[in-house]
Amino acid sequence: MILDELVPDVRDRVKVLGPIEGEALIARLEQHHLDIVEPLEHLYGDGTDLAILARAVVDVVVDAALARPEALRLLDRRREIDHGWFQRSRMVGYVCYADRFAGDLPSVRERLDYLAELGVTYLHLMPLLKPRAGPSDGGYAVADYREVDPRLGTMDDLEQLAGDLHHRGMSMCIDLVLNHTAAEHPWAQAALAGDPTYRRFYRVFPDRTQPDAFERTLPEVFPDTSPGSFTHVEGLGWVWTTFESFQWDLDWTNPDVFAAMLDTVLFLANKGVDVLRLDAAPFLWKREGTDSQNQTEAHLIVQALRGLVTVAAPGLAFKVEAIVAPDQLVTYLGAHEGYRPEGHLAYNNQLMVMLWSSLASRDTRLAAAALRRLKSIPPGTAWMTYLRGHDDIGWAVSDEDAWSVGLDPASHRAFLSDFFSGSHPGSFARGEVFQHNPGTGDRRISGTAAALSGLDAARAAGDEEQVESALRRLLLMYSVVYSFGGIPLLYMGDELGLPNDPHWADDEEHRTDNRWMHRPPMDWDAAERRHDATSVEGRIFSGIRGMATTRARLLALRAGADTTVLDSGNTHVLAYARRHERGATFLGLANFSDDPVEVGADVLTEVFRRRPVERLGSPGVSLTGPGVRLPAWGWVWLSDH
Ligand code: OTU
Repeated sequence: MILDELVPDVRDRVKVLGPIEGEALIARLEQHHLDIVEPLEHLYGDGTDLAILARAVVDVVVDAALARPEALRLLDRRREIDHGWFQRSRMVGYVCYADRFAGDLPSVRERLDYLAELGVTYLHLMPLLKPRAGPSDGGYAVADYREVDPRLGTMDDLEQLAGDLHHRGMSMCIDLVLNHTAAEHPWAQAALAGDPTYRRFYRVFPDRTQPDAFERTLPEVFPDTSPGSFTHVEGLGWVWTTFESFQWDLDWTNPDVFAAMLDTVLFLANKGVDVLRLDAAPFLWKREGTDSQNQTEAHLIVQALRGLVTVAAPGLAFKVEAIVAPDQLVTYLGAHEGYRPEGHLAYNNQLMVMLWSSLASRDTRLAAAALRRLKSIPPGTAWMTYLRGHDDIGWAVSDEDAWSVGLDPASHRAFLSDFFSGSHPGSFARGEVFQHNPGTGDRRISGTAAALSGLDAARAAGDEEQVESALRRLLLMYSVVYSFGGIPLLYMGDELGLPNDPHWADDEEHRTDNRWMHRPPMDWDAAERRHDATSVEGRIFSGIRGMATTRARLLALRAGADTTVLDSGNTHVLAYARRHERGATFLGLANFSDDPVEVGADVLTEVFRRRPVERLGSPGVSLTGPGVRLPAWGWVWLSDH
């Protein structure tokens, strides 16, 4: 087949790597033959000479392999042996903007002790490649993939940070925006200048005929600020812009786009990036008459990239960012009709939504039904579990799941928006609606975890009892995030209960995007109080740190095995169990009610043969009766011994 013919040539070129590494590369090329060729044939088989394309992409791969620094080749070697490196229960992620956390990349290096103290082993730095000047959708409008935002530092700084992290046994994740570039990116500028090669990098239409046809079935991502999916550009025509008008969608039907992005991925891999977050992956392929999301070809693109990247940089992992309907989530981890290596990691958006839903309704039935229906993920992959990120929360509650527990889906979604924007009577949450879409009734929600858990309101009211309740709620939610299975992500500031940023709209460029309310700058004064056990910060920080420490010791929390959601016998309590193949067993219980509850012994005997022990839990948990007594918003982690 196509790649086989290239092998002698490749073998010749990789000789300089020495016989052991050279042959290992050939083995990877052969091993991933199908993973590479099948998707490329499907994507580009019509109209492209596949032999030429194969040679071009394999050349890119070999160039990257030859340029790969020795320290990274060593990591590759380790990870080829220990391919479940990202599945360990010691994995704990921290998500932050370099500038908001520390100022710039060199200063991030000075804050690594802080992260180590929290038990963090994985650092996701929000978009840091050079964005366009002016509004840039938080850095998701990239003007140069090979340069760091000069306000944050240089590529050298990034490499040095990666080196420091590796030295501490930590890994680094950065974003790669695949779906679009900034209008200011040299490719877009060349297209604008009339260069036909780069004109074909984008989806440009001479008039409204096709845009109108597509828009009949296209949802709007930013209906408030950027309605429609096309932007008229003088001298070019109608350019596809799914997100903001300055974010031009790339045309992935063009194999040159594929090759250019492959090169970009490998360039970043060679700078020491361990995990690439593939932004907006569901949008890569458009098809008239559909919503142009989750198309088969979008998956094939990721699969082909993965196959090729593995040949040159086997230590790199893909985290696919697909915030989609629950049924679709697992496909981004390669769970199709058969298994196709795709993302190593993906966000468990369903868990996130269900945690907030349970908190608002004090009822876990919907969560149990929805989480039970999530399909198994392939053994070599892992979820990223999280409570908050830099984006808004969209209420991905499937109609089927809602009806199955007697809820009207539309009214439940409306209830959640009312609750978290604080307009529902008695709500403790202080979020805001993001991008209200009158057409669909969608109202997504912005706000920090603390604000949505009631801490902002309680502090504003000076109500100690309410503060106590909010802290319990926040820790309850994180207790599930840290134990549900996968890599937990801690969003910067949540460890201190940082409130919504009251100044978010002061910045001209942010004024129309209230997601900035939950992207506050780090409050290092608040962080100073983290060792004061009586302070709010001290309580949250030590609670979350404790979860990381305990988690690292629990074999059953290793990713790569499924989580079973059990019937807790109590509508307020989420019960979930995990088992490691060596037999280690775990049960998590989380009470979403403001009253204490008693969980019967049945759920314990369902999971454990002997009486389990408490590994970690909120104050007031009691195991002295036949079952488990949980206080209001109480939680507990139990294990076999
Ligand atoms: C992502 O989000 C980023 O996380 C956002 O911060 C960006 O604005 C956006 O891409 C554009 O680069 O629709 O409302 O299923 O949920 O890609 C945010 C994936 C988004 C989408 C996601 C997107």
